Amino acid sequence: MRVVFGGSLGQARLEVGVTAASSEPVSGGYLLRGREVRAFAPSRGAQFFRHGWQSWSLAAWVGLGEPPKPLFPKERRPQADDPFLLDAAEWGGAWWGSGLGALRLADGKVLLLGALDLGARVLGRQEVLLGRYALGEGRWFLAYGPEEEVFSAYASHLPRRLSGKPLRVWCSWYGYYTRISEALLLAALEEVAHFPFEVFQIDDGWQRALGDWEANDRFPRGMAFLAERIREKGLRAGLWLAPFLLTPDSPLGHARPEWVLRDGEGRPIPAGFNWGRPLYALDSGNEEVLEYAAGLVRKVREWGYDYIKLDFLYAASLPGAEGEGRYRKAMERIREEAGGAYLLFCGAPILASLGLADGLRVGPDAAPYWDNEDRSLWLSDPTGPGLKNALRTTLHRLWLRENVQVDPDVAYFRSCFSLLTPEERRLQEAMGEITGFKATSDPPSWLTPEERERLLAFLSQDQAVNQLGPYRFQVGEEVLDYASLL
Ligand code: 9PG
Repeated sequence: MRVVFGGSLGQARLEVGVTAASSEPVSGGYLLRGREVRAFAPSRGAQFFRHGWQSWSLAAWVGLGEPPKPLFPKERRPQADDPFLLDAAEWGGAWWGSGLGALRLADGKVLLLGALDLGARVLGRQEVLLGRYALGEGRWFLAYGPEEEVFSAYASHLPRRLSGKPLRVWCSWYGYYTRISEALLLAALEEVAHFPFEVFQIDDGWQRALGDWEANDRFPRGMAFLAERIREKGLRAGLWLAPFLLTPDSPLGHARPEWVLRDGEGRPIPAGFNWGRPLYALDSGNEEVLEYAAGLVRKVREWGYDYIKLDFLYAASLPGAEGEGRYRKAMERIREEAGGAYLLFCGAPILASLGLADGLRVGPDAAPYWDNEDRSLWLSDPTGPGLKNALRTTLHRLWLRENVQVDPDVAYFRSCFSLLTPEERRLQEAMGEITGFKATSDPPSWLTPEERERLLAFLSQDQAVNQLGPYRFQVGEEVLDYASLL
């Protein structure tokens, strides 16, 4: 069958051949149904919009002339993508994305095919977009037009949860890494409290082990004590959790071997590699695991935390898009348990998190350097920590602002412990203005007087933001052009 775009009021008319079980017009495009659908472009596209599966995966326009490159060896697979996509890339040689895909056609306009249900992947070739649901029938949205319009039309058909203005967050991770302690955080809190932050968020490093979510010996008075000190300063207390993740040495995996997600032969399914160790996932289809995860959220709320950063969430969806229904059920349970607490989802399957997360990390980690070329050049991996990767993927997910608070990760104000130039810092700071999500990990005592002024201005004034093009923004008096980094 064929669907027709435009043709009225002098608009360009475009006919697109479609194979699907059915198609009907909806606002901004067409609704298609089917397990597998195809949209045939009338001209060859040179670029494909590749949408990564989870927060850290690459979202960007890629050249269809350059095939995707395999990343790491299998046993060191990064967790940054849908494992199926990585394998498919190796043998198929074609670009795939998660949930949606788009072609930029010869006229510069965009043909977008996006899933409206969970568990979908979209393959791009020069003249066709092919969408396929991993497990069964589903709905699709097809649109053609200027880039910003088609993405916005797609977003309008996806779940939303927008809960007021984003919070201003101090997060321990990009200053202290895992080397946090009660004494160190109390000292940081004293400094942070002089600035207009709303949340003091304790990141990775407080727990005994993955799966053992009690304070370790560096927190002698426990986590409820710290939450109380944070609240006394008029701040909301935030805490990091990775509820579905284990390492091989996690006591929980030994106590509850049946909770570990395993393949047909009983081997734990690889869930990535971090902290120098392989990662395992908890089986989110197991009712006891869900009770454990909900219990964790209940416990930290009782300790006094009402901003919870839930990390490595893709683990609840493994082995990939197939697990998104299971993931969604698990996160609905957690959402219910969390009540009014703010939930920041990180390392999370993007589309399957909409409507449940208050905030969603939409890119890799913003490390205090521009790019790790060892990783990006030699290993062809665009997902490692660094501002370049973080900004690239965040820029390609800004259209999700209509559905969820998008977290571009922290901005840097410090010149110590950093390789960032002032211009690079400015690009990330402005991304905080563009998204409204303002966070940093800089302890104020690391800052020069000028840097402290800049942090104060960032937190206390919201600059007017005007989008001038897909990658050009006016932020306050300044025009920022992100195109050069793409
Ligand atoms: C704590 C950190 C911080 C950070 C999160 C997450 O191996 N990886 O691909 C990988 C990516 C991100 C990452 C860790 C590992 O960082 O994004 O903000 O909370 O965990 O450990």
